[in-house]
Amino acid sequence: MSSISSIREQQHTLIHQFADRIEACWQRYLDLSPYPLPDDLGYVEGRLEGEKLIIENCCYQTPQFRKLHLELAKVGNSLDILHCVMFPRPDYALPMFGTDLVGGRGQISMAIVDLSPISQAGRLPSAYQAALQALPSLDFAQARTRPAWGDIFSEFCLLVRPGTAEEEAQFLEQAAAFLEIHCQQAIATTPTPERRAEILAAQQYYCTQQQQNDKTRRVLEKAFGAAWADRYMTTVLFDVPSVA
Ligand code: BLA
Repeated sequence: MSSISSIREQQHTLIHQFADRIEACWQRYLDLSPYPLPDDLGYVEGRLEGEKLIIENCCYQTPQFRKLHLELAKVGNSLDILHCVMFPRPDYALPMFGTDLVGGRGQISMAIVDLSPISQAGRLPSAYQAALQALPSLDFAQARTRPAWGDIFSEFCLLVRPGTAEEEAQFLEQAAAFLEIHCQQAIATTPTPERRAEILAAQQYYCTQQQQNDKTRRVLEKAFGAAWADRYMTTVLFDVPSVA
């Protein structure tokens, strides 16, 4: 089940380390099986302003999760990206774990991690709240403001520009803690099929908001064109689960 990544070794250390931590945590807590991606979308190469854009996807499913998606991308030597979303099956009233790191030339410009609530009231389950509140509170010199579509994120969302190696390490530990809490909670959660419609609607809203991230869309459009970018954002990055 270990994935062989050819670009991880070339990426910013924080991205490389975080990708390793994500996979280790998944393997420790979850019962992973393969998740098939459309044939042409597992490994993708394009060109962006004369530089090569490489995307590598790694996907699993588990009893609790419809799709675990870890994506690493690289644009020449100027842009490194890690993107990860865990999509719960609609029978599980679990929050959305999402993280995105964007960096270039040695500096991570944006790092976000969140456990985003799926309840209409926008509250995380109390066990999550208690676990997250128990984590150390961090003070980054450069917080970043949420984009307009970011109303999906929780009060625990960490959205920063880590400025030093120490801040990078703090982000990594906090993000790994979010992920570990999530895996522990998920495997202890019993399904609630009666909440299916509500959960699907909330996941749908999450994806609709994420699809409005023009910064992601622009990178993909420039390398692959608008139609491809739209297909990728709606079928791979933020596909809305089917009602079946
Ligand atoms: C920002 N995402 C960005 C940025 C780029 C990308 C270039 C701007 C970085 C900056 O302003 O410093 C690009 N991200 C990508 C690309 C992919 C990607 C090309 O994942 C995939 C191929 N984004 C997510 C997830 C979250 C997320 C799961 O994919 C959150 C859980 C958030 N990305 C996110 C946010 C911003 C961002 C909040 C800042 C947006 C802004 O400031 O307008």
